[in-house]
Amino acid sequence: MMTVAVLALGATASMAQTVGFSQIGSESGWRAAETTLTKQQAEERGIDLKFSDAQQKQENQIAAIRSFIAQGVDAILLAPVVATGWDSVLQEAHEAEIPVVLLDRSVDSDKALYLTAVGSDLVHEGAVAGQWLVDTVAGNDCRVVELQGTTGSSPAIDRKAGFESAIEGHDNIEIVRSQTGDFTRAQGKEVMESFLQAENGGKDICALYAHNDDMAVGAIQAIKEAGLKPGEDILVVSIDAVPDIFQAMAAGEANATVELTPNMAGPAFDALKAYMEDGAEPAKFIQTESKLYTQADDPAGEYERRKDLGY
Ligand code: GYE
Repeated sequence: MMTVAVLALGATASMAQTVGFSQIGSESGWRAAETTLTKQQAEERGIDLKFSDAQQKQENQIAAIRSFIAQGVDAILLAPVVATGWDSVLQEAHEAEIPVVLLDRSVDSDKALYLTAVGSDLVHEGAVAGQWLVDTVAGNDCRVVELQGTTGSSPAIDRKAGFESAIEGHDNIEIVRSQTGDFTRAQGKEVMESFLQAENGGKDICALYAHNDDMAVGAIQAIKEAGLKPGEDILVVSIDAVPDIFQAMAAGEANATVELTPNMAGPAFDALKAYMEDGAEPAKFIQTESKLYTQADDPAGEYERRKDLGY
């Protein structure tokens, strides 16, 4: 047994052995699954993963990256909480010749400062959600409330822009309220309560667009407590495709979601391996898929299927 283990390690000697991962936190079910899968993927590849949870704070992420650099890690994975403010620390990693791979969110820094970024087309996701609403309301008037993700994060900025582009020119659809729920279930519920209050107890709301499923799940609870039927009185469309939203869809309480894979680390480690072992420069953006699911797509089955996917 010992010999086998040593041989297996020897076979990947030039691959990154120690990788630092600066994770945002655990704001959503999707994020928790990404953490689980990153740890799993590292273990399967014999990588020593140094995990740091920033509890939503960019300053904690910057401190973690500096500590990874000081420890001399072979590579760094970074899920950046917000899009701005990374130039200096990325420059420091660059000077230390430690490749950085961005996971699931983007930064506005010079692309030369990181090796590659693994993630979805966040604008497209918003557009898919918006197009679903355009098709579903089919020309009828629809007043929309929007729960935004974390202020200043690329998914909040891009998912808003994508949705707006899809409803542009459809004068029957109007976003009447839009506020951040910070990607959490608790704030999704709280902000939805204020939307309901401000909109005639919810009777003036036709649809909710939430930048992630967790906020939608919180909002669904608020809608029920207000005596309305989510999924019928108020349409619900969101993004991520976590198990709980499929449960809500199966119960008729949510209408549509756009899938985001929580396995960003698999493609990230593949790119790092090719780069470190063969000098292969990866593309600057490794794009994951964005698939729309509705109540017609066997939500109960999708719920079951997702139990084995790290959630
Ligand atoms: O959709 C949300 C999470 O950064 C794209 O972050 C990701 C988002 C994801 O907390 O649930």
